[in-house]
Amino acid sequence: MKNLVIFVLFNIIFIPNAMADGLVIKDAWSRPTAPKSRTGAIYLTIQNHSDIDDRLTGASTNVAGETEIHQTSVQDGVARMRHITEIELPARQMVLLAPEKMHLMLKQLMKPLVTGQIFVVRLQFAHSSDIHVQVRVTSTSYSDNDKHKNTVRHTQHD
Ligand SMILES: [Cu+2]
Repeated sequence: MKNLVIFVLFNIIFIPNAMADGLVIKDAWSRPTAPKSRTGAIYLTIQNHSDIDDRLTGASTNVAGETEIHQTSVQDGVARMRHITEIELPARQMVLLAPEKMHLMLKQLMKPLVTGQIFVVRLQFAHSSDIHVQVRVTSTSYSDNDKHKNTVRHTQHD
């Protein structure tokens, strides 16, 4: 029985990604921003297919003056976000940057982000070389689209 469990786990972990190596970034998206807003957020999924732990240490785009890594936490029912210096990317694991978890905070936006727009974010890591990823501006996340769920409601800032 123990051998069977190990066999099943081995397949779940290794078979779907057997061909992949290194870091893979998926489903990068941003919400459209209000006309006067100077801030936005990028969400994405990072899969570390290698046997080496890595860390996301920074990001930059040409749509915003500054891009920071932020962690959201809920304290006494109020969501707060704080600037963190890096995100751990353990070997053979997936890390999700998603609403109410972590995000890449765009500060000093040059122009509002509009639905359908695509821009590039450059991600920097402790070990891997930089990765350039296309970010799609959409009012629903990829997973929301997949599951046909309703859009997550978020508070208006203005
Ligand atoms: Cu933030």
